[in-house]
Amino acid sequence: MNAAQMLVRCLENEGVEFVFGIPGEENIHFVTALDGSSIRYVLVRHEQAASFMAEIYGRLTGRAGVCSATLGPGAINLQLGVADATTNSTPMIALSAQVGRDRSYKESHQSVDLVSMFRPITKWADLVPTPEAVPEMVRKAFKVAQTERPGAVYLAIPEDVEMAEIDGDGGPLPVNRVLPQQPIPAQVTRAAEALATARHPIVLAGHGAARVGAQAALVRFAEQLGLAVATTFHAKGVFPDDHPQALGTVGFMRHDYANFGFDQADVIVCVGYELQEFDPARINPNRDKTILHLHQFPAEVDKHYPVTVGLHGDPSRSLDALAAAVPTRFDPHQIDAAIRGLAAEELDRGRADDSVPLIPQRIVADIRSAMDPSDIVLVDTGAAKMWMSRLYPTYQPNTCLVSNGLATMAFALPGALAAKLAFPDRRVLAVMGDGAFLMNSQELETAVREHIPFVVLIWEDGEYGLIRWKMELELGRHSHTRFANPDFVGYAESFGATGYRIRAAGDLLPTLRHALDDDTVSVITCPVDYAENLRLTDRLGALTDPF
Ligand SMILES: Cc1ncc(C[n+]2csc(CCOP(=O)(O)OP(=O)(O)O)c2C)c(N)n1
Repeated sequence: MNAAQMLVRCLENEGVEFVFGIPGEENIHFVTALDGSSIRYVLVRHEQAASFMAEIYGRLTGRAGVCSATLGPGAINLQLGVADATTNSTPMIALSAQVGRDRSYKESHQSVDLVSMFRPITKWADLVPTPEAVPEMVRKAFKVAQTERPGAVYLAIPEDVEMAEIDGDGGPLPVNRVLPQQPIPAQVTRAAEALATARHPIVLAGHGAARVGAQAALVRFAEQLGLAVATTFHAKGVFPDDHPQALGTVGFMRHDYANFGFDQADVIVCVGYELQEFDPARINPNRDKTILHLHQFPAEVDKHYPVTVGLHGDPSRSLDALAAAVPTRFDPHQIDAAIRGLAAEELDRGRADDSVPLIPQRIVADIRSAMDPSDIVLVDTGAAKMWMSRLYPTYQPNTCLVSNGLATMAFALPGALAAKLAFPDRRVLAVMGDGAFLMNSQELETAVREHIPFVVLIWEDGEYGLIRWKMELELGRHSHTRFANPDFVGYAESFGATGYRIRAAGDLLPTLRHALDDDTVSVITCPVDYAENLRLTDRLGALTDPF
């Protein structure tokens, strides 16, 4: 057996179902060794897309997704998804070839120091030095990637190592998983004391809570103590938005409705919140809140996030332990109901608005009507992310995915393909701006060829809309943001996908429903009226005492 064959056996041993990638001259042994294995190789059209596919598979399943590329340029193309996975605390393994040891010490064709390039954007990056190292290094890669706090791991396999025969009788190592931990009782007691004397506590649920499935514990905790719960963008759905104590999301660039709940609070119970998700100054501008930090690991230091007590362990166990130690039930705050009313009102107004181009609130409302609670929407980075994150009611964790660590553009289309592979029974929608769509639209070919149905909804404005919004807000004018688009319907059809153009507001919902039920790849382009962007920030800016 050679190292490439051993690598495939080790990936099978880890339960890997898919490898996303493009082969190169230096990893042909690995790619051909996948033939006859239980792993499906998904051939893509850009390594960046392969990295996003691996990331989203990892985010949805908790098991590291795997992408693969050749050395040099192929490996470098993987870097955006790798960095995205690490900053989004998502398990992922990136594999690439590397030049052989017979030329790695000198200037040679396509040779760059890949391990050094990957080190700052991974939890672990290394070169496989011998064929015999494969079982230990693969086991370690998965263990490091999947253990809290998850992230990406990179392994480089030199071309001569890949084809070398293995000495000895080593095989894949048994998989062991790190078990959830109970918080320390003394921490629970201190946190309970801080909470019991609070006047108006509030809960913030972050990505770390969604990742470990803390939804049921959050609902128990909130109901027992009578607390309102807001989530970060990344954690949307971990507290169901149709629950009467749900406050919606925080993380928008301006003081949004849920922020008023934090203004009133004296204690914030942060569950799985990671500071990369948004600046804690948004919820603790005056640095006067008491912060209880419930997570698997200690919090990052930030002057706006002064942790009074940290409960380190599995967030569900910490929530249950804390609820058991606090006998108090807090009275509902009337401001919380008002906050919920404002978001619902905005969405209702959108639902009834028939103007063309469509206002963002109308598009959000129609997406919600078209999607079942467990269907998955991936929202790309741009103005659409702001609208969807603020307003899209989400009922289950990991059913509305944004990138909020690196906040990269162009992950949603390849990500939708991976989401459909991970959950074939759910319907999948990628929501994207026209800028982001053209950054990875080549993967329509992959999806059509591999028969992976999903829908892309383009919010078309002929512009990098979020950047225009920011320029207008901060500079009072904009420049260098407009571009021209191809005919997206004809473009989609040239790939063998189905294309739709929305011409009237009333067309969007039936078109979405039809496309989501169709067993094919569909692209819907919908004109959007981003004049609403400034209207929103002006309205929120004026909202100083809405209650
Ligand atoms: C890869 C990448 N490049 C640039 C940016 C900066 N950026 C964030 S949003 C945005 C504009 C997005 O435009 P579009 O996809 O058309 O969506 P819109 O804002 O118009 O809805 C840009 C350029 C980024 N986040 N990621």
